[in-house]
Formats: sequence, C-alpha cells, structure tokens
Amino acid sequence: MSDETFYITTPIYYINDVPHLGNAYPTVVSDFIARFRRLQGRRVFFLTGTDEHGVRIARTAESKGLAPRDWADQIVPRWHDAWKALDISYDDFIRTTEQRHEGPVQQFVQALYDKDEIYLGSYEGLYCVGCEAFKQPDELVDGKCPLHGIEPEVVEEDNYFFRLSKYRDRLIELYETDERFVMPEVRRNEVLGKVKQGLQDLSISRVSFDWGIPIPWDPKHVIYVWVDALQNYITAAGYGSDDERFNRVWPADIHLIGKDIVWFHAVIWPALLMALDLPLPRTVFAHGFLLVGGEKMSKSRATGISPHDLIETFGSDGYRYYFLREVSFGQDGTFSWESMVARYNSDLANDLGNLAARVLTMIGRYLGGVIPQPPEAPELTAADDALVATFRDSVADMGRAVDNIAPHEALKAAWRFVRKANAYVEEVTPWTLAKDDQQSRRLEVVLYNLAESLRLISLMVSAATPRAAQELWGRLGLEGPLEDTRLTADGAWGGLSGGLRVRTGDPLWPRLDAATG
Ligand code: ME8
Repeated sequence: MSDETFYITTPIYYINDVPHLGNAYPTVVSDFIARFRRLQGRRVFFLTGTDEHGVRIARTAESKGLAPRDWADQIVPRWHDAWKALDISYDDFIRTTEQRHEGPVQQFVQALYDKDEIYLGSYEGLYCVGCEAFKQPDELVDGKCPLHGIEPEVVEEDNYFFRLSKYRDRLIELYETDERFVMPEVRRNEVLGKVKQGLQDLSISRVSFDWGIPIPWDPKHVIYVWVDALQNYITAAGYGSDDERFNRVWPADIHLIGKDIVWFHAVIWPALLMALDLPLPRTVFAHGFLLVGGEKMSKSRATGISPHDLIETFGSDGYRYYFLREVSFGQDGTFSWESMVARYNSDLANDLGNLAARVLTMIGRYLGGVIPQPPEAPELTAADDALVATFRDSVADMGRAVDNIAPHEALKAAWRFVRKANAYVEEVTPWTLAKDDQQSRRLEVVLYNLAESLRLISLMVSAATPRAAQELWGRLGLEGPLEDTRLTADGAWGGLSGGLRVRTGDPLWPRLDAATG
C-alpha cells in the first residue's frame, strides 16, 4: 500500500481572472494533505492547474481585446505566483491548452465514439456561461442561475451526446456501496437522490464557437469544456502518453473540489471512466463555500479578496493555518478579518510562539544554549509520562483526521499537544528548579522533554505552517530541510540528540493588533 502513489488533485481553475481566496482554499487544503502524506513516507503526486477553454474564457479574452491563448499565457503566471506565495508544493501544474492534454483528450473521446458511447443529436436548452453547463428550468431562481446571478442563454444546436443515462444503475450502486466515493455524506445523499430521479444523456460538444479541443472525427465541433477539463486528472497522470506511469499513478485518491461542482465529479466523471473501463477515483471530497458577509466569494462578484492582501499581514503560514483550522472542512465557513487576527494571536502567537520562545530562552539561560542528554526511563516522573502520552495520542489523532479529510480536526489534535506542553512548563516550573543545585539533573530532564516536544511539534505542524516549522527546526540546532524528514523515522519520542546548540530569535509570530490592516 505505502509504495503506491498517493494522488491528490485540486479543481483546475478558470482563468477569467487572478486567484481569489475561494480558489486558494482547496489548494491550501490539498497542499496540507499532500505534505502530511509525504511526511508519512508516502510517494505523492499533487496536481493543480488551469481550465482554459470554453465560452467563458473566450469572452473574457475578447473583452480584453486578446486571443484566448494570449490571454491565458498572460494570466497563468499570476496563478503560479499566488501558489508560490502560499508555499503550494504541487508536483505538476497542468494547463488544458497543453499538447500533453489536448492529444489524449481527443484519444479519449475517440475511444468513446468507437465504442458507440457517443451519438449525434440536437439540443435546445438554457446554458449558464458562469457554470459552463446547461440548466434545467427548476434549477433557476427568478429565471437566473443561483450561483452566478445571471440569466442563462438559450442554446439550440446539433451536438454530440454521451450516453450518460445508461450509467444510472451503476452509479447508484457505487454511491450505495462505497461510502467514501462522495464525501461528506450530505453530498453523497444529494447526488444519490438526484441520480435516482433520472439521468439524461450529456451534450459533449459545441459548434457555435471554436475555443476548445476539436472533436477528432468532426472538427467543426469542439469538446464540451467540462469533458475536456475533467480529463486533466488522467492526462497529467500519463493517460494516452505514458501507460506505465498512468497505471502506477491512477486512480486518484482524492479529488478535492467545491460543492458547486459535485455533479461533474461524482456523476459525469465516473460515468465517462466506466464507459472506457478505467478505474474510478477513490474519493471525491466536496468542501463548502467561503462566505464574506453571508455571500459566496467569487471572481465575478465584488467580494473577491486576493490572497496577497492577507499574506502581507499574516504571512503564508498564518494564512494557511487560519483557513485549515477555522473552517470545519466540508461545511461553509465565514471569513472575517477579526476572526483571522484572533485565531493567529491565540494559536500561533500565544500557544506555539510563546512555547517556543520560553523553551529556547530557558535552554539558553539555564543550560548555556545546549540541549541536555536524553533522560533514562527511571528519571521520568508522572508529569513527564503524561506529556509523552499526550504526544502519542495527538499524533495518532492527527493521522486519523487526515485519513478522514478533516484538516481542522488534525490541527486541533496537534494543538492539544502544544497546549499540553505549555501546561507542563507551568507544572514543572523550570525557573524554580534552576534555583536549586540539587535539582540540576531534573532541570535538564524537563528542558530536554520540552526541546523534544518542540522538535515533534515542528514535524506535526509542518504541513500547515511549513516556514515556521522549518525555522523552529533550525533553532533547535537540527539541520537539513524538514521536508526530508518522515514521521515514521523521526516522529518517535526521544529522537532528539543531546548536545545540539539552540538559537533563540525574533518571535516566530509577532502578535497582531486587532486593528492591523
Ligand atoms: O469550476 N469558497 O473552476 P473555478 C470556497 N474550472 N471555494 C471556492 C469559492 C468560495 N467562495 N469559490 C471558488 C471550475 N471556490 C472548473 C473546475 S475541475 C475539472 C474544473 C473553489 O475557477 C471551489 O473548490 O470556478 C470550486 O469548486 C473551485 O474553486 C472552482 O473554481
């Protein structure tokens, strides 16, 4: 199992604009999970990218007076920049306009056609350009798409259709037998209910515009942007270009997406894969929306805030930590400046920042800055045992929470240990021990335990706050990138060697004033 590649994906984003907090959200969460799996020693493939075809992008480019391709080439670097600023450790970034994607997508669609999974028909429907999808009249509110607040356009054209309706029973069986296929459960039930009501065949080509991948046997049609986009998950893994790699990497373990695009991922995508007898992704996890003042944040509404605006104040770590910890993953979350400052101050500046500062300062002051030798078992007291027990429980809880795709629970578990270490300081009062010569070995033991706690905490928080974790690691006198460490090998209590020289320094997270910004 552990030799298998752990494959996680974000949605590939529309490039009608630069990234906003909503797009950064699944990207940060995927990065956290990818980093945590690497820490557990897994081979990881973490994919993100951009969705560049379709009417929406064609119109955006037109409004800028540019060809779609030129617009794409101009804006994609801004997406790279945002992910760099957030320390996103993706292994690959796919663009749907790349040859490595377009060729295999044509192969895929041709294979469907050859198997008679596709036929020519005509369609009349209401198309929402924001969703890049046809809408049923009962999905509209006051004649408008509830997600985009715009009236869909009437489209009537000859289209190729995929025989989606044929897969209804197999899909129902999938949702009913595999409870991890669509998560969380509320989304699985929604999808199950909707599919039970019936499935219509899916229009998979368009003729009225040409910004897309041509249908290989009838190039005046372009492939429907969603059918094109979904395939990024397999083309980046080697489908149609590198079979050996594809077999090794695919299926994805997690497609992390927002709840707005569950239908495409949990219904259309598995049906397309079933049609070609390809393995299905293991889990489609749909997270909730980030809301500002009660409204969904989006590129087309004025509530879009740039990640850069927040990174300036909170740093990449503070940004990542807030969204990972504050929102119950899977539910909607409300972003506010005040809650971000409060979370930063309480968890980062106070709990962890103070612990690090106190421990490093005491090692400096009482032990000349050198980590003492590890204690032998008989030297340990009940207080020490309780500290170690909390470490073991919280690291195990963290692993379970990541398995359940619950980053907020994972960090809650890590912080239980951070708070326990602070409570231990209060309990063993090293400053009292320092006044008593008889207690010099006891002082060494407790400061060893605290330094070891800091080492393990750097490991545990490194997937969420990689910069501070690396800094803390270095201040403990440990060398090398934290990214090369493994929980399996380095995550056992007692792994810290005596004799290392620690370094104090500026606060890891200076406290923020509530009025900042
Ligand atoms: O749908 N809160 O791209 P997209 C939380 N290209 N998450 C949000 C959000 C918000 N307010 N707004 C957006 C597309 N998101 C397609 C995907 S995948 C094969 C193709 C996140 O640019 C959320 O994860 O509209 C959502 O699913 C994704 O951004 C959609 O980004």
